[in-house]
This record gives sequence, structure tokens and C-alpha cells, in this order.
Amino acid sequence: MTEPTTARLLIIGPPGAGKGTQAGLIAERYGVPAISTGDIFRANIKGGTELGKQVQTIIEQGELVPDELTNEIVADRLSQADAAAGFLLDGYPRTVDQVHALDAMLGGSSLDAVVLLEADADEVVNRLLKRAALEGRADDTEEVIRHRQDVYSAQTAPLIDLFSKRGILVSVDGLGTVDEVADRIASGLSAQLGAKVGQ
Ligand code: B4P
Repeated sequence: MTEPTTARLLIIGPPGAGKGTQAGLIAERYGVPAISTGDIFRANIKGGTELGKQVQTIIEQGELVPDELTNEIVADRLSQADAAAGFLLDGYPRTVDQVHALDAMLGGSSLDAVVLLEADADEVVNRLLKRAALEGRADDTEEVIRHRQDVYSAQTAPLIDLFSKRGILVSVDGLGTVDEVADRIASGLSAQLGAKVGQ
């Protein structure tokens, strides 16, 4: 199947819905870089950079990094050559202010599609606790995971309605095997991007 040559995509969903896992697969399919703000922050914490020091406690507590700082990092990343022909954002934007900042970065042209990965709250807690045992991420304790879910409901869930009104939302059930979820995303995105190309 021929996919459009450029794609500006976003994957959104509650913590543990499988965004990071699916982001890599989508990015590969469309030949665009996967840009995860969470990964950028974690790499900086690991590297002991100034940015890492600024965000470490915030992330360990499951709070959101301030919009201004996050927007600056994404603007810088999107200005790099490999993002010129498209990108897959993972975990950004996460607040209404970040949506407005991204709109400004894209110069008025919108994202082409937003994949919403839906998953049951208890299932995702189990997934993240399993990951904690394997990777030891500081924000993967049950208490912090539940707090991240609350932050998602309060600050990120309102974006779903916003993207739905823009006609670019592709809702996908995130439960099932990685391959099953990937297939659902692939067909949802093909339909959405195909419809856009045909407009
Ligand atoms: P993120 O890195 O985005 O953390 P997350 O929401 O937990 O998603 P993650 O990608 O890790 O997990 P996923 O659902 O893929 O952000 C971390 C922190 O950084 C935030 O709390 C915040 O402090 C800060 N931050 C990031 N972006 C920000 C922004 N824009 N503004 C402000 N602050 C920001 O997957 C979870 C696990 O499920 C995986 O380990 C995987 O192995 C497993 N899994 C995946 N698919 C599965 C399946 N089908 N079945 C079973 N398990 C599966």
C-alpha cells in the first residue's frame, strides 16, 4: 500500500497505554522520526545535563514539566533536518497550551492525524509495574503511576475533544498483543491519511 510521503503524526494516550512501543512501529512505517518528550527528558537525566537536573524531580513525582521548557525542546527538535518531511510525536502536546505552541511551530498547518491509544486504568498499572521490575524507571511505582493517570485525566484528556473537532482523531483500542494493536493503528491511520490525501 502506498502511504502519503509526508506525515505529521501524534500518538496520545494514558501512561502505559503502549505509546512508546507503538510509536516506534508507526515511525518505521511512515519513515519519519519518533520524537518522545519523555525519552528526551530521561536521556538528559541520565546524562546529568542542566535540563536533566531541572526536570528530574518533576518527572519522578509524575508531574508535568512546565510548558515553556517542553515547548522550547520540541521546537528545537522539530527544526532539525530529519523532521522536515514529517514526524511522529509521542507524548507531546500534553496540555492545551502545548497544542497552541505546536500550532504556532507548524505555522498554521495542522497535524495530519492523532492516534488515541485507549486502555483500561488497571491494565496499564499492571503493565507499568511489570516494566518497573525490568527497567526500574523512578516514576513507575504504583503511587506515581496513579498520580500520572490523574494528571492525564485533568490536563491531557481534554485534548481528545479538541483533536476530534479538528477531524484528525483516530481512536484505537490499546488492549491486545503489540501486533494486534499495531494492525489496528495501521488501518486507522491509512483511512485517515487516505481521506486527507483525497480531499
Ligand atoms: P512518557 O515517557 O511519555 O511516559 P508515559 O506516558 O508513561 O508513556 P510511556 O511511553 O513510558 O509508556 P507506554 O504507554 O508506551 O512521559 C514520562 C514523563 O515525562 C511524564 O510523566 C512527564 O513528567 C514528562 N513529560 C513527557 N512529555 C511531557 C510533556 N509534553 N509535557 C510535560 N511533561 C512531559 O508503555 C508502557 C508499557 O506497556 C511499556 O513498557 C510496554 O512494554 C508495555 N506495553 C506496550 N504495549 C503493550 C501491549 N499491547 N500489551 C502489554 N504490554 C504492552
